[in-house]
Amino acid sequence: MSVVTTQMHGDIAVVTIDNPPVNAASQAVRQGLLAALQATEKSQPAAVVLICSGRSFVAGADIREFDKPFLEPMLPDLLNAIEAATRPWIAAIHGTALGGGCELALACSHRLGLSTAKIGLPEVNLGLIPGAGGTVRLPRLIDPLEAARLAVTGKPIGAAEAHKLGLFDAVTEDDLLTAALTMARDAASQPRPKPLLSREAPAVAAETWNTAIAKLTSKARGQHSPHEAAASVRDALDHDGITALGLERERFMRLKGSSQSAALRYIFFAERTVGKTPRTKGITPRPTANIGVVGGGTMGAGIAAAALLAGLTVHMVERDLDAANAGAARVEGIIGGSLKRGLISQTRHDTLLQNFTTASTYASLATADLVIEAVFEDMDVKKQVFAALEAACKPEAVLATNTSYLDVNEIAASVKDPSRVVGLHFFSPAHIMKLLEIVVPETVADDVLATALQLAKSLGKLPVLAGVCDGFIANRIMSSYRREADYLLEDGALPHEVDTAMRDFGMPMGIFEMQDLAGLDIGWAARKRRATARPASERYVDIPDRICEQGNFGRKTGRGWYLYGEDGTPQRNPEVEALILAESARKNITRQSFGAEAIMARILGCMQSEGAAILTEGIAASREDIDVTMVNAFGFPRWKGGPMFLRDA
Ligand code: 3H9
Repeated sequence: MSVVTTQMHGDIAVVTIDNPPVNAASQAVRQGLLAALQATEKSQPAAVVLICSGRSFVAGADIREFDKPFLEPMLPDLLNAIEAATRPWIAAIHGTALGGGCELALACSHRLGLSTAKIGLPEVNLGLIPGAGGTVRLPRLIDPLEAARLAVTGKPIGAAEAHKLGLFDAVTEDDLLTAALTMARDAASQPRPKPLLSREAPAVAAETWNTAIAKLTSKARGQHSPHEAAASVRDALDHDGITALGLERERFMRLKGSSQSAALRYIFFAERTVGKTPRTKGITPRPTANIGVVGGGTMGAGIAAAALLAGLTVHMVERDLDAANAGAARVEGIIGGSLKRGLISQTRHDTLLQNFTTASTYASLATADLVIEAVFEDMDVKKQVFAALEAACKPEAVLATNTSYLDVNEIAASVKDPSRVVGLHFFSPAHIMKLLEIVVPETVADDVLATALQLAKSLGKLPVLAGVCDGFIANRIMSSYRREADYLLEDGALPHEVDTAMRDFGMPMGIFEMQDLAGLDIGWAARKRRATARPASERYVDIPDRICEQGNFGRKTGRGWYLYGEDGTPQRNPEVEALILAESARKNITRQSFGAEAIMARILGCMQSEGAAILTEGIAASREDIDVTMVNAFGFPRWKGGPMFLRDA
């Protein structure tokens, strides 16, 4: 059956796109639309309604076609033809009208949105700009600065806002087709609105424009597409529609061939591939409505809040009443924060807190479907918690550990039924960070794995499956490049040089700033724990230990790798720099000077060789698992795809 069909509803032609899952404007869709346009131009219905089946209006061009030469009919030509149609075309929008879908709606003479619909130009997230008139038609329809906001940030807007801006002519809560047919009949009896392409673009003063664009692009860092999107909207204001369309197309085609777009498209699909395993195909997960969390510290509270915000019931257990109250206060603080920021209503806030209990005994976990422990990182402590859970929980309850380094196989082996144990490694703050490492012990049951994946889905997390090893994927790679950064210090670099090189590369923070922020004491404790197991032959850098021995733990003590003044701005720390020089001298290392490129070559090389080892050992199943982890755990620049993508590129 064709992906585009036309049916008459009285004197209105209804053109329906049916191309699951998201009605992407593939070649078949473009061909079908062109045929429908030609047919309706011939049959001359009173008007045409363009609507989509399934979950969404057209969510964009088909990204899978971008690696091959484009096939006729081209989207821009098709949209020009739709805009030039003699009959009114009404875009009836539900779900998401994104990218090429938004552009298709702009080529129609009228736009009607379901109240839950979203519309936007997210092409920048793929390293692109709109390539079928989005940056040309939109600023001719709505305030050009608002058009620039949509194109530069890539963030879609809801139906109410789209209506307020004039992007939707109307919004309906009723049956979309019925409302669209009514709109089509009205449109048929009214004069046609002037096609957007032939409208004059409004003038925007250079100063107003520059200020607004500087703000919109301030978060783009090394990514080119937001700047290009802004330049394309500016072109559209400075030229007539047809000329601007040509300029937009040129820019789009150039960006489509860029390394940033290739990387962003790779990571788009990688994020949708990870967390899938043949092991769970056809397996029914166990229930996850009723969650237990052991530990009410920062991590436990974040996990509890994430589960509450996802609509789950949460029972938190702490070692005594004071700790339970403190944990509850942390959770309430997070949920209260969501209320303050307008993310949830007062009623929702109150309901969420009604779904939350705290206790100082494990008895409250008797009904829990799945329990996540987030207690101190110590094997003996973890084993005690698991023994208590085994005694308190129902036998089919899944028992999960949030450990970030410890051996999950050993934790699993400590209970009678190790098949119920899995690792759920959240990243802090757990209610915000999307990544969830699902650590797969040797003994885990398939349906327990399926349950972990189901929980990730209900929490809105991005799950990556990792095998058991010290640090799994994320922390193992991070430990390895942190060690390399320490070597760089002894070999000749200074902390601010390493951090600047990392930031210039596109990381949100350098490794030393990051450690100061997290607290140097955490790593120090871990190093002390592992001291006896460390091979004598291993190169060991004592500098971080020396800093900690002086009670300097980073930001929280005002001194660490850097010094922090009243305003919290990091300043170079002369004592640390002197210590670094002294350590190089003590080890007879001749210090050399490193440029940013040489620093990054060592850090990136280290990420890549650790990543390769992780793949060889089967800790990660694919390079996508590693790249998605690095992008989402540590802010590896998305527009570079990830360390393994860069290696292969
Ligand atoms: C563009 O339009 C350029 C034009 O300006 C100019 C052209 C000349 N193509 O995310 P989900 C697949 S650029 C192909 O899990 P959700 C996706 O891979 C495009 N496939 O669902 C997945 O496949 P699978 C501008 C696509 O409900 C499945 O659909 N548009 C596309 O969480 C479900 O996706 C965008 O950038 C696509 N365009 O979210 C929008 N989109 O099941 C990109 C999705 O095999 N898409 N798939 O794993 C999205 O943001 C989200 O997918 C969306 C749905 C919000 C639509």
